[in-house]
Amino acid sequence: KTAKYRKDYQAPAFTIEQVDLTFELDPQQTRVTNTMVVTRQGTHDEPLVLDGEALTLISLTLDGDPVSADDYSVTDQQLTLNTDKSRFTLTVVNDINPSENKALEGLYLAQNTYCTQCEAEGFRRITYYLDRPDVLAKFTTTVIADKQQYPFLLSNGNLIKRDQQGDKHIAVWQDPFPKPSYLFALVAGDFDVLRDTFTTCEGRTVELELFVDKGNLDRAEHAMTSLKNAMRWDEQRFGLVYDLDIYMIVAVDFFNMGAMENKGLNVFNAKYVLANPATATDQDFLNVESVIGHEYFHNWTGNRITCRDWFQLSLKEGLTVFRDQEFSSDLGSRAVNRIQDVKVIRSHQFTEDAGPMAHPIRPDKVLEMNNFYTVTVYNKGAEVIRMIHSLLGEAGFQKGMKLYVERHDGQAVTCEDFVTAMEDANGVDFTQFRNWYAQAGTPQVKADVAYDRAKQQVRLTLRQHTPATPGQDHKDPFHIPVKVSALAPSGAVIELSESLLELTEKEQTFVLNGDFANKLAADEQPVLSLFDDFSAPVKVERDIRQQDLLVLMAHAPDPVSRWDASQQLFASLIHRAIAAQTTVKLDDDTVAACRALLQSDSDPALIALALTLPNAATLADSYDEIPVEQLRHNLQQLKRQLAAALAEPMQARYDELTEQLRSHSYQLEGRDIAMRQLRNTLLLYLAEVNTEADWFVEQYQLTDNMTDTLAVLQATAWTQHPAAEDLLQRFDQRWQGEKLVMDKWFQTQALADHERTVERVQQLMQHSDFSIDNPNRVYSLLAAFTQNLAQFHRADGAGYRLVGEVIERLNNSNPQVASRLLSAFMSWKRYDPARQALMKQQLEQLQALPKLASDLQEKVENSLS
Ligand code: BAL
Ligand code: ZN
Repeated sequence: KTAKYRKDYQAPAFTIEQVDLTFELDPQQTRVTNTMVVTRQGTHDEPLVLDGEALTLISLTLDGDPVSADDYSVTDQQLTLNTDKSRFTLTVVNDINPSENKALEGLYLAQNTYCTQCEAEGFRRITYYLDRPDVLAKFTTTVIADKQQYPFLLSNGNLIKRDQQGDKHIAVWQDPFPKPSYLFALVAGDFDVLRDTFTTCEGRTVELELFVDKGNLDRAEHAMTSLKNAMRWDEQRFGLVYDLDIYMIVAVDFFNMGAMENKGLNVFNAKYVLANPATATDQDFLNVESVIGHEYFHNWTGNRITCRDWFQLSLKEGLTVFRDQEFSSDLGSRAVNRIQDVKVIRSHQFTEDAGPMAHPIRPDKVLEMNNFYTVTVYNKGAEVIRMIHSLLGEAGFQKGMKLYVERHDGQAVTCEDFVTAMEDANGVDFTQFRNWYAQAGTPQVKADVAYDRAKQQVRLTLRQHTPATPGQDHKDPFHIPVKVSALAPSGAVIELSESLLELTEKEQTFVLNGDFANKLAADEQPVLSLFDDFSAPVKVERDIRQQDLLVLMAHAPDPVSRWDASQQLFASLIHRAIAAQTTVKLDDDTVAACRALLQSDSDPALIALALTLPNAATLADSYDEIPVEQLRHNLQQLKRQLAAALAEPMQARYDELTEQLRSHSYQLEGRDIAMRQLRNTLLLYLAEVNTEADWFVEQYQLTDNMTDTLAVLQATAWTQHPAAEDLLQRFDQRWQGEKLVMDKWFQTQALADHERTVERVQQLMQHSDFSIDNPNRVYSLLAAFTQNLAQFHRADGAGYRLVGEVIERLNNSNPQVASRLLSAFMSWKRYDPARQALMKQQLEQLQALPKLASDLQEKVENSLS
């Protein structure tokens, strides 16, 4: 494969108006008959070039006549047809082998279910087609299969016909909305179905159908409720109403991604559908809600308005992530959601920006599109949309959305079109703001605050700098929204003349007026809170006194900034210890602040988040050469010291929460979720200082839900607690065979910082519930392991070898999953020379493979260049 460049985009030479597909499903030899109405675009005499991979061509007919061998040619990537016709009907018949398809792209058969995944370029593995998002066609799909084995035959749109032919049955689906091939879906299998209806605000009734593996209906209710909530929310907040008469969701076990927004027929990884209190944690339930919402919201932002080309992926993904974040925040805790989103950016997106695959949210160069479903395109993309929202306000943003939908419904468009709609609707100029789409990397903003008592003013000087990224040495300044607030050391809020600053220059000084005189004693300085609500995806450098951080942690008006202050406090303790080559030492002021927080009546979830130390990935981001041992040692020490210093109040609060929660049975409800979150965070600390095995076994036995069960398991497994092995065994015995539940068990062990974790992971790959063919298993065991800083980066290289071998195996069967694992090696240059050599060796070994998949090729080449 060779790279493609965004600048080379050309409109399609032909388009397809209508496509009729017939599938005669067979495990080894599925026959696809594809009849397309093709129209030449403009005047040219180019041949028609269709994409197609791993297909066996059977026949080719043009306007009813067989095409002579002289008029077409086929390679392993394309079918080229010479014709001078301007509008014609082309019928392609080809065979595919769904049971051999382990890559899970195109049409595959797994666990007795036929299923498709076409985004980004999987449709070409089904039939020859113009497999690009700017070719929009109306699809009719006929599915033929054995009636007994596959009682449900599903595709996009409305069911228009059902029939029977001997042992087989036939279903014909018609999708009235023109769509690109990546939104095509087909499912055939046997399921239990949860049915419901939704009445739109326009009074139309929509049939809702949720297909799950037999016996799983008791885990489907939450997904259905989430779907109805999402449909209502999109009407109320965005004025967007569903358009078909039916909405189907199918949950499957074998799926590379989280879920897929195919028109009218979403296909979901079962882990984002199935949930009940016994098998799923609170976080699982919230994830189901958010992914169900995400895929539903794509119906407008993605399907009705789609991408012109794949470089524009963030057009739909950044916007739809923003929409799902807002959905979760409107339904649940806005602050908790925001903090979790910030953590993702800091621990994953900043790492991507610092690595060899750094790319803008709208990439310029792509070799394998599957490699660009990244935290940059998705989550930083959502941050960029959020900044537009901050700059325009909710009303202005909605005005922009309305214009965007009016202008572009039914079209395949660009990020540029989105920004232009926002500008035109609001009469603003986002010329400079567009740098967020064009430039990769994390801006660093240095802040200096000076208080002028005489003038009753704060002078805030901000300087921005963005480090070079591969292929982009020079960076222009970004347009950065900076939300600010101020408080007195007492905690009293000081109203400022401005709360949203716009940093557009390289260096800029803002003068802030405020009610300083009435709030500050003569010898006091105001404390400024910067980037409230994480108003921009930047790193902030600021000399701030510890006592000011303590003020912010206790009193900042913005909950995200309160949390952030605690994270800065902990991080600075660790960074200082590493710089001084000593062991971290928890000071009395920090202990007092944590105690006060622990005993406060703040939202328990926010207390839990503030008392959780920054993770290793976030801390590692501050180093050019990541000090693996020191980070691990100091993180562990800080956790132990905090646990020791606060053992009593932690135990007291734990007991109090336990009593409150046990007064009633499990409820998936905000206050209870928050209380469980704090209780289980405290358990992680208590396991550091309380070595009584019996007490932990008792906690485990008393749980009546997976949130609490898993919390005890993790608290013990991650502290090498005397109760750990016993509880791991109990869990295994109880849940063996329940694959999604066992994923938690695999993950817990993969993340344990234990000197034998590598060997344990190796051994777990032999467990009856593990299968290298199932992406969820690989993610929960191997991908989780790569997040285990000390053990993946074990000095002898055993962690690297283990994952390297798995990548090599997956290169042949499922390159997409292999490529995700490979990301852990891409930052090799940021480790010490010994580790660098070991990581590089794995990359070179992969590079030398005879048939390296393009997914891996791109990452390996970028890493080694
Ligand atoms: N479009 C791929 C899955 C998702 O982002 O919804
Ligand atoms: Zn999406």
